[in-house]
Amino acid sequence: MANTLLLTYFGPFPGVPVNPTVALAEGAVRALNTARPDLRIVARELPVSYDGSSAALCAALQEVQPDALISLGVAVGRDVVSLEQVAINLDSAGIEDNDGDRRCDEPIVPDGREAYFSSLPVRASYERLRAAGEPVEISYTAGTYVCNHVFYEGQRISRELGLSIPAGFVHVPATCADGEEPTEGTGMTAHRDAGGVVRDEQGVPYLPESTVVRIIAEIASDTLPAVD
Ligand code: PCA
Repeated sequence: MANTLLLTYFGPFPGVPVNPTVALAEGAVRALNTARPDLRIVARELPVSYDGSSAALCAALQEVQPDALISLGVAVGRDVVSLEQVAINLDSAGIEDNDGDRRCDEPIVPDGREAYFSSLPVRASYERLRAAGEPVEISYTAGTYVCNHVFYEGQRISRELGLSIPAGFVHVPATCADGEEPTEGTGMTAHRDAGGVVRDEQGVPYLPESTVVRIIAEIASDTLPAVD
């Protein structure tokens, strides 16, 4: 039976009117369907909501019963794709989630584990992609907003459901369509809590969409290697 990858992404949230992870997930599904026909890819949007994302992720994991979970989120202001290493048990951000929930120093799970490490092959993927000249890094903070929350919950809920699967998070920079210059005034705002990098100069760095799609597909392939 085909191995199944659950790929999650997010829609808009304050400061990000169009979330690039929607198009990136779609592109990664297409790329993987071609490159890895042995895999079944299920892409699901999660709400940018602390409580809502936990519920939606739990429902998706129960329904899909995946063999791996990769979650995508945008970190405006970063200039490379980040393989996140660690999720912490903390919700704390200056911006509200899409349900109007603003949290300050709240544990995701009271008395829960303080942190989880990614169980994706972070180091191996990073080394391989770097050697191929791809714009990637290992990141040691996924912020303290909904992305970190989903990363933490993916680890916790998959264990709770008895799914012993590789699970982790990839933060992407802002993207632009191939061959196009990023247009100014796209309304993208970097939030430090959301893993963003706030820069002094105007504008945020962008990567071409096709580059990021390729990297996501490679990480997925490293996570669920083909068996012959
Ligand atoms: N980025 C936010 C939440 C949704 C998204 O795409 C974050 O980094 O927390």
